[in-house]
Amino acid sequence: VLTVRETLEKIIPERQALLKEIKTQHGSKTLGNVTVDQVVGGGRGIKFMLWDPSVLDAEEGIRFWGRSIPECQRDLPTAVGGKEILPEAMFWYLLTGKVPSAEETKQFQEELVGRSELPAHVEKVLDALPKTLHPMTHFVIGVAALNHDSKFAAQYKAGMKKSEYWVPALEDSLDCVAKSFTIAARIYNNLYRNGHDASVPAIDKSKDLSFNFANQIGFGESEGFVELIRLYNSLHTDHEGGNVSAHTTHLVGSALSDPFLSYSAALGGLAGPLHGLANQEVLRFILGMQKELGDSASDEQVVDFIWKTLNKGQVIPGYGHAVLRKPDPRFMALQQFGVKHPETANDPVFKYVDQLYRVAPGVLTEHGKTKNPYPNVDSASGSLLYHYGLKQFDFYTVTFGTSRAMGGLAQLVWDRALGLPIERPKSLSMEAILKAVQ
Ligand code: NMX
Ligand code: MLT
Repeated sequence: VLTVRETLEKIIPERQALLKEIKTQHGSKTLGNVTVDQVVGGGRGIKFMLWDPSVLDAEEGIRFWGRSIPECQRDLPTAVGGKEILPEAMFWYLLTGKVPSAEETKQFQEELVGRSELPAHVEKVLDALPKTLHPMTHFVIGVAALNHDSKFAAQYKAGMKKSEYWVPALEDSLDCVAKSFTIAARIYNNLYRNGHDASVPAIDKSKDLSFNFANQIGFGESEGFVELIRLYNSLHTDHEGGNVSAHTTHLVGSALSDPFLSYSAALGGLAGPLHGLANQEVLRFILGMQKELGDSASDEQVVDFIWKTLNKGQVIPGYGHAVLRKPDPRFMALQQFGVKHPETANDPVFKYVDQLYRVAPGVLTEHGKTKNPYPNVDSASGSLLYHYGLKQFDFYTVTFGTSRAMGGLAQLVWDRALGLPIERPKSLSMEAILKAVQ
């Protein structure tokens, strides 16, 4: 069985040749014009970046190396005895574009879990942070501190050749993904339990990253929770390159900052309420509604509650998207998970997710502002975590962060393998825009 590095060694020359052909045959062709609205409107729709592991279609949603979510659920290996995609299998797939065999998945899982212990200085840094600091800030700091042992930074300093960059970039990326799960567990224990004391089990090297994360935070015996964490971590990995966290990984990495610094910067973006923090905001919204309306409000009451929120000038978290114009297939996959498990299907908070899905698109359409009145991934994820007992919703974006590392860093390895340059697009002042259009 080949390792992921050996597999990439075989694939990289083919992809390098393809990029060379694209540049020589098509380099001067145009992919569209840029309007002033796009420049002042967050770059929406500008085709700007090379990103291989996934492509997002506004109507259909995400495809990973050409496969839709149901196709990934059909084709990618699960944990032994599990039914959900194993994140390790998804990570291999994102890195290589090839579906791993059961043996490759087992070997890769062992390799990742083998890398998941934290250096002592990172444990000390995390344990010293105030409990009042948001868990995402803990995460940013923990991942940045891993840079201490970066192989990429050390080998760059020692004078490595450009053609070798991808090898230590891969090494650091595997470390970053594996250690992110352990950092996430430590943050949870530090903020909501008694810290990383003797009751926290050691990492079980025979099990997967999701099990170990769940086990270290006290949920290892809940098969439903462990499976949810596997699905959650597989679904949130990648959403093409333009979203804030993926783009940040790519941008910071383009300066040849190592994978830890690149992904730590990305986590800062994921912590914004319009991006990954929306999953905690959804729970806050639903619990507010439950407090005011009880467990089984009528559709009319829910509609009124949504209008009250909109009339205060606030967004409905979990709804809308910069690219999607249909319900997010990641939302659908999580919703199906909730429906097929009897314990979650009857949970009042999960039922509100379902009810909002029925009524919120109509209200948002009537409100007339958002271009996409449908739910995004954040709409359902928190209610499922909440059901299984992970009630501290300011932690939810941390679980998004363990997952997004796999997509952002898969492309970062390719950025170095393909020798992509520093990112440096052009900006314009208002005067320069006026001059350009007159
Ligand atoms: N509720 C109320 N208003 C909304 C919503 C919403 N859910 N979504 C968009 N709008 C408003 C938006 O604020 C803007 O108003 P204004 O013109 O006053 O600035 C207007 O509709 C047009 O926005 P769009 O072009 O539809 O959306 P845009 O591409 O700018 O932003 C989001 C996309 C996702 C940031 C936006 O839909 C939003 O704020 N949603 C709520 C937060 C959320 O769920 N974020 C999670 C995204 C997924 N993720 O995990 O990252
Ligand atoms: C994501 O997963 O990154 C979000 O859906 C936001 C986006 O794609 O812009």
